[in-house]
Amino acid sequence: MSQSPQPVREGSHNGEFANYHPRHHGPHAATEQRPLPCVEAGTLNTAHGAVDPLAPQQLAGLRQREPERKATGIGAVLSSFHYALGEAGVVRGVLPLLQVNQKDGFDCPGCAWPDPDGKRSHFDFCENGAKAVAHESDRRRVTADFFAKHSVAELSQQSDYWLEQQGRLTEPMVLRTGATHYQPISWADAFALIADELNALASPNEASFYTSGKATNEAAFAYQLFVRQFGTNNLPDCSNMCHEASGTALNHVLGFGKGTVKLEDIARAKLIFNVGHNPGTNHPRMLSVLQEAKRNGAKIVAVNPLPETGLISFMQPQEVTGLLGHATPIADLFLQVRINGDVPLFKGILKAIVAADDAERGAGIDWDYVNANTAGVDDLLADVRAASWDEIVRASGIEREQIETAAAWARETGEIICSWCVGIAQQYNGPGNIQELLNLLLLRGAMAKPGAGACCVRGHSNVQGDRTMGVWERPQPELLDALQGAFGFDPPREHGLDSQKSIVAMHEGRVKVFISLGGNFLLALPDTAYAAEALSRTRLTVRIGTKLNRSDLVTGAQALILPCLGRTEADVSPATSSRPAIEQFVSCENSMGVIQWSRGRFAPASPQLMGETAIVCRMAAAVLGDRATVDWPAWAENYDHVRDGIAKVIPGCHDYNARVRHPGGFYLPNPPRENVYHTDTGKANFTVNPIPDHQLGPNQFAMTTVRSHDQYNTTIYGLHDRYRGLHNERRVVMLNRADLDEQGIAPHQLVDVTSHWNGQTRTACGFVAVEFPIPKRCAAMYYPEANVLIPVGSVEPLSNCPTSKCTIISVRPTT
Ligand SMILES: Nc1nc2c(c(=O)[nH]1)N[C@H]1C(S)=C(S)[C@@H](COP(=O)(O)OP(=O)(O)OC[C@H]3O[C@@H](n4cnc5c(=O)[nH]c(N)nc54)[C@H](O)[C@@H]3O)O[C@H]1N2
Ligand SMILES: Nc1nc2c(c(=O)[nH]1)N[C@H]1C(S)=C(S)[C@@H](COP(=O)(O)OP(=O)(O)OC[C@H]3O[C@@H](n4cnc5c(=O)[nH]c(N)nc54)[C@H](O)[C@@H]3O)O[C@H]1N2
Ligand SMILES: [Mo]
Repeated sequence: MSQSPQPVREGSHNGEFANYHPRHHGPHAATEQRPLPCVEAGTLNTAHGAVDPLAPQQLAGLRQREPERKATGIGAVLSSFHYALGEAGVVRGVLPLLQVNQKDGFDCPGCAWPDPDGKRSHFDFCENGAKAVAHESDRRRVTADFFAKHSVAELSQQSDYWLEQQGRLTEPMVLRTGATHYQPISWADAFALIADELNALASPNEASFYTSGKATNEAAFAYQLFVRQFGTNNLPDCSNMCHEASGTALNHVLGFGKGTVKLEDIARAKLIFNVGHNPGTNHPRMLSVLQEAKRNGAKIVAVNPLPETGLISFMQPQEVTGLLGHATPIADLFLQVRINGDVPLFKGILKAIVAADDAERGAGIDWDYVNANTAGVDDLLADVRAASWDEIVRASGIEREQIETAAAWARETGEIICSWCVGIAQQYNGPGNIQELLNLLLLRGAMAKPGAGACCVRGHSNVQGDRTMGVWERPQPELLDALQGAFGFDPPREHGLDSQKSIVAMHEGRVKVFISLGGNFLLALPDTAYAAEALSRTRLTVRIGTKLNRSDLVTGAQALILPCLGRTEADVSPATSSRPAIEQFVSCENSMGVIQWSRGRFAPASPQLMGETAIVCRMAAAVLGDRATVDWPAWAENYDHVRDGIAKVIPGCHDYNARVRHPGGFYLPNPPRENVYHTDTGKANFTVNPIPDHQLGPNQFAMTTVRSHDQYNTTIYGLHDRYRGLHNERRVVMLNRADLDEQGIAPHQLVDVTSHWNGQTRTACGFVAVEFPIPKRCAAMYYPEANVLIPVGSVEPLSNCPTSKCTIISVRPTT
């Protein structure tokens, strides 16, 4: 770590897919299974015994094969059915699949990719959506007996995979101060405990209320209203660790924090950039529309340090040819950037466009659009003219010729879409990355017209809706005014804590009660050991969830598990003497701003489960008591009341109850689509984004974290990453062959990985080094296993998003 920093400057490694030959030749031998001597996070002594904040460090035994070259097709169909049948049993497995994303069914709990507006096929789901549904339809149950049998300390010795495999949570459980085991508690007593703890705090700001992006609009709206009536804006959410940088960039440039395209735009675009995402694994249904775009003549450029399978070619499982195995090549050009090489790459594309325009006005820039609708073009032009090609090529890792090819394609059309996900958002210049893509769109006038625009691919199935509903620690004054007007209370105006600031506040003793609406806060956050310590210092942690996870084992002095219904399950308010039973439904917003209802049909996993919205409303009633200005018990019984509240407060949601019942739902307003920009200048803003300074010492690598094909965030479905050819092991570090040789590390050798930040080091022991076709001086590891290496303070300054996609590491053989 002490050596002087030097820039990354190894030779280029890119190539079009036609020329792409990975260096793997046949499968490598399997590694052995063994427990590991070193425990990086250390055992944590808590009020409930010594717990292990990380999955136990066991190696399962890696088997490495050729990466698969085609995404989806027959393998995926079989794999999802295999999972559905294995996990849920025939009836519960297959029947729910037939209802996914149907207009009268439930919203897929997988990703936020939209459904087609028109006719839907009964098979409009993907392998990973099917796994998410099957995971929820699990027939196994975690009962009070289970908790009586296993202490918290004992459970913490099990892997994350094992914990979620125990099945659905069935009744509320409490972990009392000093107790070693969770015990059953009634719903009423659980809410009373929360009320006592929250109302005993010196200030409402001593509590923090997390939301994971699966929460529905009704649950999210009720939650933020409750939290603000309680008196704080401490509303951290998973977006803080996910797309926060995208919102920051989009708000600054377009005055609107979301993407601007519809599904039909992608089908008719002429040029699509897929930057920093892995659609084959994380939003597989996007592949169908990319295939359609290709058939309509679009060119596709993939920008990624990894040759992700879905970016190469694709077989449509819903078509006969797909089942038989004819693949559509997806990418026309694969730009294998260095990790965080995206700003220099796009600056190069802009530079080539501007040079063409300088030679012949109009040959590069859409001056009609730029003059009428944008601000700041002169600064952008000066910046890209001054940029040096040498630096662009060195910092991006891409040859000038390839950059010029992409620029030439961009000059041929204004029907351009840039799509991205967290590969470029979770960077220490995340907003800059996204702004550079937006510069390209604006310069080419690729905005406010069909077949063009920004496609910000969201993650969790309702993460965008949660923000629309007001879950944000930095609320706009307009939202607070509307809440005040509609509900007659004084909402707090001071900004609250996001996820990263909440964990620091818990560590420092400033936050004493932590409540999570879904998710797995401990493992989703960076710096797992620090996060575990922080959580264990609180007085009370509460998690509303469907399955057991590690956040239930590393808790405050007291902890509650509140089990909720899944999206596939019927949520019925039983009949009372004054009214019949009410069959409830909820609603969600997808990546493209469509709000739709979602109604589960299946019998709940346990009669004691409650819908998330009802849990939130009952908690609010118990905590707020006489202070409530809302009839919370009535809201809990009938979500129409919640929707009436949404209609009063949230822009674009008037007549919510009526419009959400319309088949196919409705689109929220999207001003940039209408060429309207609510920015400081009233126009779309160009930005100048410096090339990030890559300072790697000798023997250091830029490490990114990725999801495997067999996980949903912290939920591990299995140990296989089929498309990347890595089987039966997640504790791996992927490195280029030349780098392995230089470090004297053999493929499949056991290594310890150390991260370096601000003079601090963190070490994770016992990972398997694998040879992978990744650029030199770059490395990839799986999230969440690698989170122990990511420093809690390593965040992008504007959005405060953790830099999960770029951590400086070194690797040495395990001794
Ligand atoms: N099956 C499944 N679906 C999911 C999820 C899941 O876990 N499983 N998670 C959901 C969630 S919450 C989200 S946010 C999305 C995440 O969707 P993705 O963004 O696709 O998720 P990651 O696996 O983190 O992949 C990041 C991608 O960016 C690339 N990358 C890394 N660093 C860089 C870089 O510096 N530059 C560029 N250009 N690329 C880079 C990686 O190689 C990888 O392909 O998926 C959602 N959908
Ligand atoms: N290093 C690194 N860290 C990352 C990332 C990364 O790429 N790299 N990605 C970040 C991103 S993009 C995100 S979005 C976060 C994800 O962070 P979270 O959203 O907090 O985590 P998840 O793993 O999605 O949460 C899984 C848990 O949700 C619960 N659950 C499932 N379904 C339901 C439901 O219907 N209701 C309720 N109440 N609970 C349910 C289950 O108990 C399950 O264990 O992680 C972030 N952390
Ligand atoms: Mo995410």
